[in-house]
Amino acid sequence: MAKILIIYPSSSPDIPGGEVDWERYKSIPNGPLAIATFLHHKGHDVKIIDARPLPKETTLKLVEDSLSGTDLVCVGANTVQLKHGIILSDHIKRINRDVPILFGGIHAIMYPSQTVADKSIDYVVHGEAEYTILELIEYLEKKDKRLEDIKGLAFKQNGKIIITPAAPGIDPNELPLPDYSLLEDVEKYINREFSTNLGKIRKMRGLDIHTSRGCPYRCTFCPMTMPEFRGYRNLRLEKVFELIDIAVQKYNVGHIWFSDELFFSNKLKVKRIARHIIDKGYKITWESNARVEQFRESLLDDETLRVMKESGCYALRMGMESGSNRVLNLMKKDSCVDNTIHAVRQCEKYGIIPVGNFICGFPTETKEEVLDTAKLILTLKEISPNGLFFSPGLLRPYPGTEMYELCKRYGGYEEPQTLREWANRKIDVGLFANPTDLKWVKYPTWLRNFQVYFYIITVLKTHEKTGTKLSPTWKFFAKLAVKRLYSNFWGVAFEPPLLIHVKNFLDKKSKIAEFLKSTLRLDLSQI
Ligand code: B12
Ligand code: SF4
Repeated sequence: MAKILIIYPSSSPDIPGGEVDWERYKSIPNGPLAIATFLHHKGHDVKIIDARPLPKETTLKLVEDSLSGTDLVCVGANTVQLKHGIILSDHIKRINRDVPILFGGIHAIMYPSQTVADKSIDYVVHGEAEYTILELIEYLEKKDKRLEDIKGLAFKQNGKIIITPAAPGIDPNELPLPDYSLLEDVEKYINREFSTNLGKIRKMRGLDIHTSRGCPYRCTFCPMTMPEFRGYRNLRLEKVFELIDIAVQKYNVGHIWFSDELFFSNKLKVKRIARHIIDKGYKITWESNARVEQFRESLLDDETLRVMKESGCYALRMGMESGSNRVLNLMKKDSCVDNTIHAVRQCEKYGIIPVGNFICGFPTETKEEVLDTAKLILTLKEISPNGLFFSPGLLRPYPGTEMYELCKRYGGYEEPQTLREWANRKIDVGLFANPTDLKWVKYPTWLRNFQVYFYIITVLKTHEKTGTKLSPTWKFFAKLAVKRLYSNFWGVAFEPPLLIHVKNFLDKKSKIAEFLKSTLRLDLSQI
């Protein structure tokens, strides 16, 4: 029996108290939990440290305390988690150079060679990790096989980097169901919130269930288009039912988030899951991801939506992305603006909250196309006042995607050459981060101003719908912004820099700032 430590780093290691927005976006660490469950099932002693909700110092101490007798440390890494992953790996190697460290997850899959070249990393799994890690543990325990024969592995040997052939995609039905009890304190993941467009917050006891692996679509900005994830594999329905039963009966949850990248793969799956919830008499709500073009006869037709609603379908999260068909085609989204409008209408008809994400800042995207997205969002808000439509976030070009290559071409973007360069690259620019970081955008100041204007407008619209009061200062700025949007007039754009200055001033905790805050009543926290 080997002792395995699995670490899931934070995406904001510079914040002392844990990951930004953790309280709002709590989630089960599905990847690490899948691996932990599998290894535990094979008789190994596993411990997961999920660093996302933990203060910085607590993680370091926990890692230190857990290290004694550990045979292998596994670190999970999305690109945004690399920085913390490296800090923790360096820390481990300082304590004990001999503990082997393995990296897995999306970034390691995209860059196995660069990742394993790092001085603190010994192994990389470049694919789904369960069987590869198991074989590596057997190798470390008995040394009765050759590392070269373990599929899906990268390692260093005599100063050379060896990458073995990819392991085949795993059928999730071969694996044990995720054992939530392997998480330190599952309750801390369960108490959650859902906030709607109208500013209402619903508290809920929720749990994530993953019912498939992979995605067959081809969106050019998405790492799921890599060959490692192409084959779509559903978990058998009996197993999905078992997971739902565990969530409701054992953990007493009132809400399930089906966190698959592609939940709706066929009508039968959806209807049978909905039927199971209804027949069992579970009084729960649920949400999942959906694609706007799935609201069609062969998949999310009226009958299916009706049963979904009856079973508690509460919200559907959709990547609506853009109000321009040309941009949707550029990202090979395989959907169009009419699909988006239809999807939102259907959600409204069945009392399901549509949640829409949008992106701006694509290479070649024009100002007019960005405005088309803004106008689409306002139209959707009219169709579905309860819907949650996020202001367009800036494109984050993730490596390994077609869009990343396009951004490089249009922006002369220099690709990091080492894992540490990646870790320090501001890849995950926030919603209102500075568009001048996006070298391929030819009008960054305009885009920045647009984001501020649009934010003010969306707050105005929300208040109009709820009938709640908005300060006269806000109304003044927002009405001006609406005028600008519809007349496409952006001259003398004094409001965004002014509001940014005001925000910076209000953020300083002085008496005058406090006084102004209460008089102006401007919530600029999102700017
Ligand atoms: C659900 C989900 C979320 C949830 C929950 C995430 C979580 N609990 O970890 C929420 C909404 C919170 C979320 C947040 C974010 N996410 Co997310 N998310 C997903 C999604 C759709 C599914 C992940 C999942 O649960 N899969 C189920 C498990 C079983 O499969 P798996 O992750 O593929 O795991 C296998 C292998 O990848 C590998 N592996 C995975 N983890 C580990 C860990 C170790 C130690 C090892 C050895 C191996 C390993 O082995 C696993 C088993 O075979 C993925 C898409 C995807 N499939 O990865 C995006 C994805 C991972 N997210 C992504 C992004 C960008 C984010 C955010 C940065 C978004 C944002 N801007 O805020 C944040 C960052 C959060 C963080 N701290 O990392 C990107 C990552 C891109 C990149 N290059 O890093 C992805 C790929 C989406 C995409 N299509 O672009 N996400
Ligand atoms: S964005 Fe969604 S639908 Fe498109 S490839 Fe990625 S996971 Fe699949």
